[in-house]
Amino acid sequence: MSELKVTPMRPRTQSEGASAGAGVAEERDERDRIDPAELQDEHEQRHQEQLKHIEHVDNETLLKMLYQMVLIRRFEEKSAESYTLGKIGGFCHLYIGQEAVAVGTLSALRPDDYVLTSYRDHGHALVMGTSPDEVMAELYGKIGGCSKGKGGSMHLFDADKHFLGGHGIVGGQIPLATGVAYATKYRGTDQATLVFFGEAAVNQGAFHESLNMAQLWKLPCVYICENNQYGMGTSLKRAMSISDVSQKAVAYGMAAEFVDGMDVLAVRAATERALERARKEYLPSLLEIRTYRFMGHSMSDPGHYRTRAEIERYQERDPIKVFGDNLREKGLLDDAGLKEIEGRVRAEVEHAVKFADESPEPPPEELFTDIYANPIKK
Ligand SMILES: Cc1ncc(C[n+]2csc(CCOP(=O)(O)OP(=O)(O)O)c2C)c(N)n1
Ligand SMILES: [Mg+2]
Repeated sequence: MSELKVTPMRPRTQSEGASAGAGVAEERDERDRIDPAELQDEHEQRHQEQLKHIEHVDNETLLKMLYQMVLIRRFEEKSAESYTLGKIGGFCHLYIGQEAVAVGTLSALRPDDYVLTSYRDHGHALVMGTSPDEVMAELYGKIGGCSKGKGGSMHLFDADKHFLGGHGIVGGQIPLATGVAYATKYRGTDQATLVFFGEAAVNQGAFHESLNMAQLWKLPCVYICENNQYGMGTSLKRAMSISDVSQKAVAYGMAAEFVDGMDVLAVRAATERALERARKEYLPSLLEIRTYRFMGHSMSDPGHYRTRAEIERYQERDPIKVFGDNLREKGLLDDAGLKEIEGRVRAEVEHAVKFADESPEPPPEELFTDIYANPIKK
């Protein structure tokens, strides 16, 4: 059995480290009391950790990661604007604040690995290489979209890039990914499958059945819980008896890590370790990546369930700003470099909006294509 490795975002007190049973509620309350001095120490500790990680990644990759995070942020700001203008209909869940998770994890992948995620999928699709034009056109419901305008924001899909959705049913992608990992092992490849889901999916049976099966059958699947601490308007602490998601792996003898989701390089390093387990030993892993969404659950969420102070506390650790500042400190980025990145991103996003605006609506015949069972074709 692989070693269970849990790296806390904040150093845990002894009581926080306990697993279950009496006293768990008090432990959660304890965790809520934030001492400004302790917070400052934590910022400094994280700062130093990211500086250390920077040394182990080449400059080109570091700047590409920053570019991708800025692209997701600006793309989504534009999506929010288009949604407000009525150009995007239906549900639209933004990823702003969580960019380090998609960019850090996916930067460690090979192009032949597979990825599945939930409805909060714009960032994953962009990093997997679906063009911003195709993602924006999909949000607009246009034929030029990666799902021909028939999936919308929640159902981005790009099989050529090995991006298998975009899933609207909470947790639905977890057993699917387990099956994909089974298939790659059956074929004898060393491909890995990464599946992303929110912490609210973890209370579902499908999550537990998948983890059990993956460990028992030794499947090369990396289960990534993007713990943004809320399922719609419900705080994790009100919905889960043990709120350390990484500890759920203990029940299945699976390796797990608790990762700081505001540090793109910590995320990348944890993913590399999980991928090595998947490729070399066919072993699954659970990564709990603790993050925070800066926006509402979806575009229609007024967000009354959390305080401004709480949001601001996390915004101080904005993963893009922190990473950019650290790259500057290491002499890898300056004002001109940042301006150049922002300029390229702006041009890509503007092009995407123009492309989506000009792309036609899907014609009615499209209703009968790309469906699993087609009763029309004999
Ligand atoms: C099976 C199922 N139950 C309920 C819903 C309604 N629903 C949509 S999103 C959501 C919350 C999910 O939260 P989480 O898994 O933490 O992901 P996040 O939105 O925070 O990324 C719920 C309950 C659904 N889509 N599917
Ligand atoms: Mg959540």
